[in-house]
Amino acid sequence: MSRRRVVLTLPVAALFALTACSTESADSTVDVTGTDDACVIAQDIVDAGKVGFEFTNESSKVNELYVLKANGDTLGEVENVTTGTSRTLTVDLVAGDYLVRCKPGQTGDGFESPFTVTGDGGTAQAEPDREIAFEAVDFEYENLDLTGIADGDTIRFAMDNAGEQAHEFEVLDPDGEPIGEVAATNPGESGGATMTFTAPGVYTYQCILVDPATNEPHTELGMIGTFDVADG
Ligand SMILES: [Cu+2]
Repeated sequence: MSRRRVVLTLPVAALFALTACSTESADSTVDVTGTDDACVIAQDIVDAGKVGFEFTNESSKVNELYVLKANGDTLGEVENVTTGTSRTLTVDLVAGDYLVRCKPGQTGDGFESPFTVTGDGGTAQAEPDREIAFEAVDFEYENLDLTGIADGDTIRFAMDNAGEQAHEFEVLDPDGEPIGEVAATNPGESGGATMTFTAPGVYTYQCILVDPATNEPHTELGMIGTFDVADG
């Protein structure tokens, strides 16, 4: 409904580009609907490969969708999906157990539904060469050692939230494009994400969640920094 209205306002060229992009990049699609109290996936068995999650926000708040491994590691997300609109999140999945999570209001635990991927398709995420474990507190990352990362490395980041607010760990490449993130993790909980570095240069890590007391993003309160990725 409102999706159609939004699409019709786009120039024709943009419309074609969007259509081509969303149909060519996914091997299959599955609908996910976010409401004020649920995250509903239309099928609980999905074929392995590049899966386009067509997310429609039917909740009364701005929503976001995450695709997670069953262990909670983040594989992909879309944010800032306004009420009545749809966005597609494409994630390459091999056989295994996964979750979709919607977060109406973009805060708190959100709502989950499990699903299973079957078949031989998909490209398995590279096995991590090593793990970097650290803690998030209000408002910094502690024991975070980002030295010695080289182009071509695959690293699993494991974050324990020892603070009193939710925190995330997003990594941006030298062009400022996100390459992955440990999704927002509640106090006392742990999160993870595996990222592969495919170019040398200066990368940024950050938490852009907002502190309710000051209305400042955590980046402004200290949760941002850079690190070097060496030639591989
Ligand atoms: Cu934070």
